[in-house]
Amino acid sequence: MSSQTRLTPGEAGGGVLRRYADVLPLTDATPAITLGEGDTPLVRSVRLEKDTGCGALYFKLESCNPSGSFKDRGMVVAVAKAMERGDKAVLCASTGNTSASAAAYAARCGLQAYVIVPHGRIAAGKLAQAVAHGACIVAIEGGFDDALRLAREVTDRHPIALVNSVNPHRIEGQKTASFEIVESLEDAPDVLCLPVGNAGNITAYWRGFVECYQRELATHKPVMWGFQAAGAAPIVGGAPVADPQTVATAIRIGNPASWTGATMARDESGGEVLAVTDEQILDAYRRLAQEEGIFCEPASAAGVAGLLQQANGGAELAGKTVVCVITGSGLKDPERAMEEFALELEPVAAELPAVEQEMGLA
Ligand code: AN7
Repeated sequence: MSSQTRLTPGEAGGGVLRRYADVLPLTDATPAITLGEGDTPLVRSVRLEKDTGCGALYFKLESCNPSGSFKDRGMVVAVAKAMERGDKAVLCASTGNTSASAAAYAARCGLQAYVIVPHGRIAAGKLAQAVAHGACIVAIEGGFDDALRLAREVTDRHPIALVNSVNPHRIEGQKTASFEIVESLEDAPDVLCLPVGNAGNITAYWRGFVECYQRELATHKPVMWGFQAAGAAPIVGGAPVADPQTVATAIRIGNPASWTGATMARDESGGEVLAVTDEQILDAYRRLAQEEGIFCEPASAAGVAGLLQQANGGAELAGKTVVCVITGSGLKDPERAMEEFALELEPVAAELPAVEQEMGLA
């Protein structure tokens, strides 16, 4: 790989539009907005690498994006293009992270954000973000799939930009994560693992890796392993799921918009889209927190749960470089953490003996 063909990294914190201008659909009229998205850490595993038998295992910490999830990479492009067209408002359906991201960029850019969310099914932190950024929030008595249908209907009737991943600019922005991974590893990984909900992200990563290969930034393309929650696994089952269920609320989606993108990524890469149970997801969630120091939300743990499942099932991982995408922060869903780690605090006296006893040091 020649060094001339590699992208020149932009200034730190310069954002996705600046850093990846030459691979994004930008014009002179596209405003160069940013909240400092992208440029996220790729950290090597300290424990799970050995347990899975991978040659090298890395975590791409998309939780480090400004709104705490990978959505910011695509949202910055979608919002910039909406502004370029003169739109004054954006709308998305969301299981939480898309709404948090849309609300943040809209606030920054002086646009009105509208979000349609499934009532009672979005994590507290995500709702707090949308509220804090001043979005107009519509909670519906239905799931994400209903919310997305309604978002399409509203944007057909009103001059509001739809910023779900059915908006092609979202996919373009999200593909930049593949470029970063290739830059960090100086080639593509052998395997990429990630959770699949509406399937925009697996579509975007695959496009990014294909483009890296075409630009000769990478000598090969990775095998794509996508993982759905067992109770919300339409792509695995080959049919929409009417009432999807999973503890990983971010991926509680029964009829993914980018279904075809996901199956293309799977088939062209020689990969798989498989299911993991809630139990496996929560086990990976705990292990990431306690053995790797990575606090992610349950949906993000699905990719790691899937890798563990593949390793236990005898997948050949020796010598392979594997990247798991940590799509969102654990801080998004504090209630899940409290439940999972069974925290019940009993206050003790504010005196040394009581503190030492509580610490098991007495
Ligand atoms: C943490 O916010 O669909 O397969 O509305 O929040 O691209 O949908 C979120 C999805 C994985 C799945 N991890 O990505 C939304 C939404 C986290 C997520 C996914 C989501 P896609």
